[in-house]
Amino acid sequence: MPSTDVQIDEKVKVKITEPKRWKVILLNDDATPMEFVVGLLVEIFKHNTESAHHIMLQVHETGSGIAGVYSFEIAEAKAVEATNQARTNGHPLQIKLEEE
Ligand code: TYC
Repeated sequence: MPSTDVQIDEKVKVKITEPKRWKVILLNDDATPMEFVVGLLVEIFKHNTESAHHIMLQVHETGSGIAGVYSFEIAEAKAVEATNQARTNGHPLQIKLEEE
């Protein structure tokens, strides 16, 4: 019987990269109340009142601001939750996701 042993000489190169991070960006509008935006930043994005107020004012004054940076799934879930709360309360708040 001939030998059937086979020797495999191969190198497997595994490249591990960090998962991408996504910015949740709040956009300014004229109608969403300031205190409502502060509330979202505290409840959903886990800021304290001071940093929530700071971010809200940055959005109000410059047109946009970063609520937080997360993995895509978390960023999307927080953006959907914040948008739902805004719509439920009749506010036009717009939120976008941007790769970091
Ligand atoms: N510009 C709004 C106002 O004057 C406040 C506001 C802040 C709205 C941040 C949206 O993402 C926003 N009531």
